[in-house]
Amino acid sequence: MSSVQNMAVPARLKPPSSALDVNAVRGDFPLLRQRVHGRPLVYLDNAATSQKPQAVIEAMKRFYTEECSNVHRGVHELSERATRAYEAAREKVRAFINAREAREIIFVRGTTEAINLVAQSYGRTQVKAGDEILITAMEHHSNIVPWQILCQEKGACLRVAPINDAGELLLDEFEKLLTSRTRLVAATHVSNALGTINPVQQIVEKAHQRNVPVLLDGAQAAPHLRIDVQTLDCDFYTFSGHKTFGPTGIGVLYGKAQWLEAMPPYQGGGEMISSVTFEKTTYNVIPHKFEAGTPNIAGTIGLGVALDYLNQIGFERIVAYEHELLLYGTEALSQVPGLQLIGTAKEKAAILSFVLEGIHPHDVGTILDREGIAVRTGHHCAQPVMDRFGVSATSRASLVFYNTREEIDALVAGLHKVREVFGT
Ligand code: 7TS
Repeated sequence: MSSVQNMAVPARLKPPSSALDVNAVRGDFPLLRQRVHGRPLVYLDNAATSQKPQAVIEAMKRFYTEECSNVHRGVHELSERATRAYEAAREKVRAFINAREAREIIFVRGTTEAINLVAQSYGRTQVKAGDEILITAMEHHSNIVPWQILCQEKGACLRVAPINDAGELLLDEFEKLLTSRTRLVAATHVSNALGTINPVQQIVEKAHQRNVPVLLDGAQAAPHLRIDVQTLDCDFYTFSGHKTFGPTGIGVLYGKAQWLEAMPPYQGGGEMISSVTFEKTTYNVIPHKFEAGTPNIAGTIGLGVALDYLNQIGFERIVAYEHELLLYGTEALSQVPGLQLIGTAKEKAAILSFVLEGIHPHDVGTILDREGIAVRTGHHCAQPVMDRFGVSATSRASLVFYNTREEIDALVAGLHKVREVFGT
């Protein structure tokens, strides 16, 4: 295995199809330069949160140094500048997912808040006793629990479409679970625990054939795939800024205007009203109806710059590069004795979840950490997925376009060390 002391990728290892210059890209991420426990950091926990390019860090610094002011309120210069920057970020998000209109973009804290917003707001008016919400067996807790809360409140029922041993959705079973009682389908675009890329186009088509709207959880898709909500024709789409090379505390809910207009507010407060008296309040137009209180202005601006950065690299290059990395990583990990990959779907994002025979994932993670390698261990907020595969936890290496084959080699070397320590 090659050393990661020199992080440059040797020519012979360069993925043949990729025009992505990984050394140049890595140079854009200051955090990646550090050493951890005396070793060069190998950051393979991108599904939890990704690192931020310098441009994002600079944009947020600039906001606080030169533009800090509240939005949509003052007539003064700074407030107008902040408002322009905030609304410009909304337009960048619109373009990023190809939404029809900027007013279909709601800024929230992240995917979790976006799903809770739909569960509470859409659910309050559209879901009643005896109705059903259909999800899949590979959802993150954020796309399970808000629906359970809603179902408990309303006397509705949560239905779960099963997956096979590779971690792929059983589309026929999914279709059978679509009934006249189904009020919404909520499915992940990409599974955080398995890496599976769901056939979301077909999910939407099948649901729409029965007039059932669809929410897609794009938390793990937006950093890796080009998203086009008009082509997908989904009713709602969610993603988190911090997994998309932007700041924490900012995320996106896309909703078709016709839904958002019909839905009641999620939270009450400033900005979301048109007029207030003690007798009656009328609500602001979308998107403002769903953005109560002072928003995360700096975060929004940072997110806009992160999306600019992704566009600049280009998803064609990102997809090609990450695919090569996934193939290389899958092959390399398969050579480690006693290692079982959890999640072997044909359509996969660059997520490698695995168990090592006889060794608890937390021990794997702790020993890898001493080597400077960051992976996530645990249930990944997807306990039903762990149950489905009969494990309590996995170790997970989640890769993005700034990772290299050498880092995968370092992971494999680390895993051999883990096996040595445990004598397996
Ligand atoms: N949905 C999916 C598919 C996710 O992977 C996550 C976070 C969420 C929703 C929630 O996103 P948040 O930004 O609101 O927290 N997933 C993970 C993970 O895999 N490791 O840490 C967080």
